[in-house]
Amino acid sequence: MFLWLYLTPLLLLIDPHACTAQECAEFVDLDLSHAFIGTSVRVRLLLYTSEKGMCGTLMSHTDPTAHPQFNTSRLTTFLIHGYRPTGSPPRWLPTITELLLARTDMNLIVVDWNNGAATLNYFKAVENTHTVADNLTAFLEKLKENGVSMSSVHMIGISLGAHISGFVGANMNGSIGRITALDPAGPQFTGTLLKDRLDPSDAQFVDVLHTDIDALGFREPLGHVDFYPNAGTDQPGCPKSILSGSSYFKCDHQRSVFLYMESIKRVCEHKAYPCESYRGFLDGLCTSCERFGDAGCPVFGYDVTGWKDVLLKLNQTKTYFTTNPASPFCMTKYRVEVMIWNKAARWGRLTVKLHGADQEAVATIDHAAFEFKRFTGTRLLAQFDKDVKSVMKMSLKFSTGNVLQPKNRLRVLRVRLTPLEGRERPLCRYDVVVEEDREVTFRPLPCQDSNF
Ligand SMILES: [Ca+2]
Ligand SMILES: [Ca+2]
Repeated sequence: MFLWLYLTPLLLLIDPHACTAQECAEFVDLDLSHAFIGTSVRVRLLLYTSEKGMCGTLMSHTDPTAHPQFNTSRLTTFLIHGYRPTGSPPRWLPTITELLLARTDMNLIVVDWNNGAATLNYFKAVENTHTVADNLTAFLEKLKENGVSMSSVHMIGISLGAHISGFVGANMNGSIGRITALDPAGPQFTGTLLKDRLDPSDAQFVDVLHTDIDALGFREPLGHVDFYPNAGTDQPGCPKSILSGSSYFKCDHQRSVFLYMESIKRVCEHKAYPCESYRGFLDGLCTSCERFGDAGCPVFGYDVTGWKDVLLKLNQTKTYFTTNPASPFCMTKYRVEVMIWNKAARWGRLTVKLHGADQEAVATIDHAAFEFKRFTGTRLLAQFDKDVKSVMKMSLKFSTGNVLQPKNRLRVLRVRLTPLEGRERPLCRYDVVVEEDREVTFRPLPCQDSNF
């Protein structure tokens, strides 16, 4: 959202002049009346390159060489949108176009099938995906004839666009370099055969992001690597009530595009952890990245190609990470180990704060109550909303949620914070008493190498 707000004035400045001078082609703008009547498929290919910037060129489907700015030796990226029930152009389209162009010298082809996607009848839009895929397959054959290597083709498909990419990929016998699927559509695709949906054999490398598996997205893994931020179900910051209007339906689904745009812009890094379940990830059971060697766990997004070789060897990898409710979405992870010397075990939730010179980061580990036992290290995963570079103070709060019982206290023998991703040294504090529901703040020390 912030990108869009930020870029809008810029685009308004550039576009009117460019359009009159160069006749820029634009994404078809339809409205609800079109969606109500229904639209028949028409595929338009809008070419964007560094030469013409944000001014799109309507491409010939049969002669890509008709456009001198189309360079066959460059990477060719296709951006394929999904269902458009209101017929409006996707609001994120100018931003992602600009970000991709700024990122790599490429031929960027925005596949505009708004005529075909704009209909109130979702089943009709699903049917149309096959027509779009056949059209794009014919176009790729033309590109091939003109010397474009299929390895240099990257398709980014959103929702239904992900399955369109899969169909095209299968038609090209899996020779396309990469398919990125952003919350691939679930309805009408769940439970279908591999040929009827995206699967890892559709391209040399298939990376998938799931953000709404309980509604519009696809629940099961579909690629070589599948990312499930926040379990892939509901995204933080998205409305929980239908009273919020249409964003209630699309916010989780659309978050996939916003997360991906942040990765193109390299705002920050989401390390993603392979795990059996999201609960296991939150419990801190999956912080090991050894299987990926020195590179560590894969970073979600545009740059995950750096892990391509190892991910292909691992076959299919399902990974998790957690995000903030708004940009920057990345969280900073620490392993927290708490050892107590109370005689009896204690159960409760922990909130950890890190204070820097002018910043405070909070990690609330409240998805479950944890058991703290005498002389036993209880390991937790603390995910902070910000990355505090130099920690000056640290706070702990312990709560049991039990209002009727007398207050508990944790007699902490040692608390140790180990950053999972940075290279900073672990931080410790020895011998501190944490009263229930009362935040205690102290200065952490570099950890001593000892048995406790
Ligand atoms: Ca397939
Ligand atoms: Ca959801």
